[in-house]
Amino acid sequence: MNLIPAPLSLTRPAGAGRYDLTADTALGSAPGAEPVAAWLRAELGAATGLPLLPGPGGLRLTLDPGLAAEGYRLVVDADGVRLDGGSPAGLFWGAQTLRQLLGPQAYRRAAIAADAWSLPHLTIEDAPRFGWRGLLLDVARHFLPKADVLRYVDLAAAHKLNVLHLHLTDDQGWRVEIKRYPRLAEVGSWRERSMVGYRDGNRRDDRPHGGFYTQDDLREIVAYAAARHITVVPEIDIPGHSQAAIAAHPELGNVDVVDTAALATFTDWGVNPNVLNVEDATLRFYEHVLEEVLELFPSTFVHLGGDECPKEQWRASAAAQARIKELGLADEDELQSWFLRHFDRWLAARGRRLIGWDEILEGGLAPGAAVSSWRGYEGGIAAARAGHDVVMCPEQHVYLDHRESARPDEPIPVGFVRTLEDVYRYEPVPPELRQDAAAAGHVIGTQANVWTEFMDDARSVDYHAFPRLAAFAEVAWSELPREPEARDFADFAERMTEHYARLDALGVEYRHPAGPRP
Ligand code: TNX
Repeated sequence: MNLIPAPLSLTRPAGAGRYDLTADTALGSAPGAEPVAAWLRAELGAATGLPLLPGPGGLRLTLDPGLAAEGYRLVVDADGVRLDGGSPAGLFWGAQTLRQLLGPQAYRRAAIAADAWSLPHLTIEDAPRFGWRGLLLDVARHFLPKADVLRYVDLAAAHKLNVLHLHLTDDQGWRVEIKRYPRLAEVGSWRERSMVGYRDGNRRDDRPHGGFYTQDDLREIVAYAAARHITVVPEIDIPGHSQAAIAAHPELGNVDVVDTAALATFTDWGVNPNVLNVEDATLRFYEHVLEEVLELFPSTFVHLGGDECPKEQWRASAAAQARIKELGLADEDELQSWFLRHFDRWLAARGRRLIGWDEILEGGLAPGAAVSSWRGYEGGIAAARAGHDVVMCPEQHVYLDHRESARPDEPIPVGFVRTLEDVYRYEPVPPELRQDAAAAGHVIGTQANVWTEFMDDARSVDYHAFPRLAAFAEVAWSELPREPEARDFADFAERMTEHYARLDALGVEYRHPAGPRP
């Protein structure tokens, strides 16, 4: 069956037969199940050429509130196909399973006339391990056009991932149109050149790079994702990683320390000293930005970054030091904490929740905040023990910009070597938390992060994200042994042979398992 991610249970009696789909097969849906039926009809219709018209018999989609919210039950026998979902989301994940069962060609955009379509008789009961199964796309370092983002929504959905974290702002680019401050996108979305060298020093491409999403684009992305049961979580990174915003609005920077009017959108990678100032006007400015962001993104969580904020400028700035004194704070870490707490309260007052990188623990975590634990597990462990929700995304395991082998011909050999097998053996809940059920319960999920410093188009994102995202998806969805060494990688690798054919049919330019140049 070669399902990825593996379902909770699958039973197929010995000698079980198959159910054929023909031009006469109907696809019916009970109330509440119509949108998933329509999605399935459209996707399978394109790939198979079968009309799968509404009607009784054949395939039947219904909701069964007795199932887990994102769970589903799929029964295929001589009478046809019954797919029940605990919710429309559960039904949708079940529909993704059904599609995998039809074979790799079910992912094509156009039918191959000669193919016959059938499903094996079986029963599958399934539900996800984690409620947050995320993929971060860094569209700030390199802009990804809307069509590529929509394609990634479909690829995430095919792997039963349900959160798309869009890293929309950084030193090197501001990618979201803000009507009140048009310069953010006009100025902040462009940079003069990019660093492209990794092996060969600081080589630059010497060509401008840019692009941003209009508010209509973002509404379209959010709606497209929602129809696929994926929540888009926006990230507006503050108070560090903000040079693009400062280039557009110099008054946001530490004007008593640097000539911010001379700053342009950053053209290097790495951590940048040009951070936001802590004036009231800057708080108001970002409230205005976030008002528009909340309009566009209905997600409960809003990511405000908080990572890698160097404190030199605050140490040197009389204005920042006056703020520290006025508030009775101990140091610059507490100043950053104060800054983020302001937005924690601001979001909470609007029914939203702040999530930030684990640096937001330094100087005290805002009461309702959740943490994306990226510098290993430690931040996530501390936050979970303190009762905060955590999304585990430790860089040594699930940073998909990092290289997949130590081979000298590996393109863009960033970071740690993380093979497909390493990702498969990644466990989001570390042993320290497993003994503490309450704390472990605060690990609401896990996320794979694709940082794009060295990926200037969707083809290179494909190369880095796949096939490792398939292993990650199984870690996030399936009930695997918690001990990394107890996981059956050979079985996963075996199932991957069919999955590569699915990715081929989807047009994904994954890294070939034999290496970059097989
Ligand atoms: C660290 S993860 C970063 C990113 C980089 C990434 C490169 C995080 C919060 N900060 O800004 O893109 O490493 O691997």
